[in-house]
This record gives sequence, structure tokens and C-alpha cells, in this order.
Amino acid sequence: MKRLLLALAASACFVTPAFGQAAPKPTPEQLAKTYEEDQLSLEKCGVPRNAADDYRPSPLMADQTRALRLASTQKFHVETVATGLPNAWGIAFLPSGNIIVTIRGSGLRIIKPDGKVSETLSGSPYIKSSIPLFGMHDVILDKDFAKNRTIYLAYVSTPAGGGNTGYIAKAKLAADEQSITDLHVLKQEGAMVPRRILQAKDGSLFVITADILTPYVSAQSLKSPNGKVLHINSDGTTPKSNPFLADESADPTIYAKGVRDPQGMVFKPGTQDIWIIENEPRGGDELNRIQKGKDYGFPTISYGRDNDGKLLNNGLTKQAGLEQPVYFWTPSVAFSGMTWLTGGKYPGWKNSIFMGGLSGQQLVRVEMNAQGRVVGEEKLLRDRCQRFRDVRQGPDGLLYVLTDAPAGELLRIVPN
Ligand SMILES: [Ca+2]
Repeated sequence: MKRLLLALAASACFVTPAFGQAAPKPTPEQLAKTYEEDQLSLEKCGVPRNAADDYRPSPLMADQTRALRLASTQKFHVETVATGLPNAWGIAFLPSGNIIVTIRGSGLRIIKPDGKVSETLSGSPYIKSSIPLFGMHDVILDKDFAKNRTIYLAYVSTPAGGGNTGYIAKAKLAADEQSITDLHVLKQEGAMVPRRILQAKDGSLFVITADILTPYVSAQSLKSPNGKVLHINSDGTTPKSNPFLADESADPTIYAKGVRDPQGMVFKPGTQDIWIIENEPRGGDELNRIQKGKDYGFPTISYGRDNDGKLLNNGLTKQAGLEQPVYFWTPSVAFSGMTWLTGGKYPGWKNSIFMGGLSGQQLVRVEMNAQGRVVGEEKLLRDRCQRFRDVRQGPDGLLYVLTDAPAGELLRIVPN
């Protein structure tokens, strides 16, 4: 029976494997074909082939990269919900039916269902970053938002006379959704780069931070909040269960370390398991399952290279005590937001994670099996030639995708 199933699976290449079924490995010819397609797709969007991006380190596990390329049966069309959102970074769905959106260089705005976009909400935190790539990043609603109107924010700003500073803050969104009040900083630190926030069932907050300035001295340092998954309570205090409290020199909010530039974070549906997507400098972008106190390796081990093309730590990809990614990508896709789809609106996309690709100009879907391994990968929306900044599931069960500058649109993926 097993042999028959394997034979059936092997003959069903390029078709979505059934849930929980082991995926057939792509042949070298299939891999070459898909990579040629990937390059052609970028060329069509005006992105030149980069001959130097041929670095392909071998995975430690067979299913850790270059999974079978899927062509799902799910049909859909794309609707434009709103335009005029340059440098939008994150969205959250309000009970009113409106959507709150972060704009990197300014603050928060409201998108109405008819696509109208408000001015920057009064009371938005002061955002003026000395590094233009940083600014207002994420917004999420408190789990009791309907009662307390509380939102959480992750942003970088450069106060007058001060240095670049990262903030994790809470505030209230006024009932008329025209202003922010009661801004209260939960954690503030020079040079911290907070990217996304996730709230656990107990109300505490997980925050991912980047270590992107060379030399990469932060991700492995317990003294720095950068290159980490942080864990703080929603009142700014430190959870007593955090793993490095015994080390007096450590930042007590550190939950896990050794990440480079994570920009997407979700709980696996039905669990409190944290999954993140992160970018290495050049190639080797990683999907990771985060566990308390673990070290995810950057820059000691990496499947990518540094921005200048040089190997990181002589190209070391594994070391005892350092976690392996669940999956990695070479060449780089440059991921931003992510969501793990639930519900039944897209029958052809069960148990899939969606991730926005920036320089890769694609929405990536990876299909997961019951063991939490990637069984296949699909590239979506490549014909649009857009950078995809965030992807979230709305309360209507549909996927919403935020595109990056210059256009800055909010899209909705509607099943046919
Ligand atoms: Ca890693």
C-alpha cells in the first residue's frame, strides 16, 4: 500500500499533495525548470538576472529547501480595496469594518470599506527616522480591543537631539477612529529595530527585532534587544518565565536569539507555537519555528551570504546547539509579512502559510504537512510585478495583501 501511494505521489508532480502525505522530491530537471521560470518572471518585471546569486549551499534535511513547485487548483481573482498607501507596512482589522494601516514614514491611517483612506490619525507617535527604511512598522489590536480600544505599535523614530530609537508601545484608538490617545511606551531602546508584534492568549506580547547593521554583533549578544524574539507583558513588565533572567547582564525581555531580519510572525493555528519568516543578508531567507531560549544561529550559521557576496563565517550552515530553519530559500525572496491560513474560503489552499516577497515580487504559499514540514511551494501574483509587504487574513476569511511603494495598494484575494 505504501509503495502504491509513493508511486501515485511520484506520478502526480506539480499537483498539490494530499494533506499529510509525503511530497515527492522534485527532479533536477524540474528544479532547473522552476528556477528558470523564477528568473524569467523577475526579468519580465524589469529585475535583471543576478549572476552572482548562484550560491546554493546544501540543506541538512532533504525537505529543507527547493520543495516541489505546486500549481494549486485554487482559482481566484484580485480586487483592489484601496490605493494611495505608499510605504504602508502593516494592517489590522477593526470591529467597525474599517482597517487600520501603518505608514512607515508617518503614522497610522484608517481604510474604509469603500477604499477611502484617512489622513494620519492625530496622536500618532512622532515618526522621523534618520534611516528612511525604518519608521512605523506594525500595529495589532489587543485581544480585548472591543472593550478597551487598546492597540500595540512597533516603530523606530529619531527624537530631536537623540539617536535612532526603537519603541514598543500601547495606545488607544478613539471610538470615532480619528485619533490615537494614551500613548504609553512599553520598551524603548537606542538602535532597536522592532518589526512585528504578536499577542499570546495570556495577553503578553512577542516582538521580533532586526540585526541588519554590519558587523552583526547584536543577534548573538544577550545584551542587545536586536536580532531577537522578545517577550514582554502588555504593561511593559517582564514575564517571569523568560529564559535569560538568571543572567544579570542580559536583556530580560529576550525569548530567543540569533535571527537576522524577521518581518513576519504568526501562531500556528490552534496553538501558541510561534513561527517567523526572516531575511538573511543575501539569500538564505528562513522559515523558523521559535522555541523559548533557543539560538537560531545568525550570523554563526547561515544559508546565505553577506550583502557584499562574501561568505558568512566561512559558509558554515550547521553547528551543535544552533537551530536549523524549517525551510530556506536561495536565492533571496526578501520576505515581509506572513499569515497561516485558516477557515474554508480557499479549499485548494489548506494548511498553507502565505508570505509577502519584496525584491522577489511574489506572494509565496508553502503547504505544510501534519509534521510541520514544507511539502510544496507555489509562487502567486508574480504577473503584477509588485513588492508585497504584508499579508493577513481578514475577519471575512479572505486574504488581504499590502503592496509596497511606489503604488501602495491594499488587495483582496477572492476565490472564484
Ligand atoms: Ca538561522
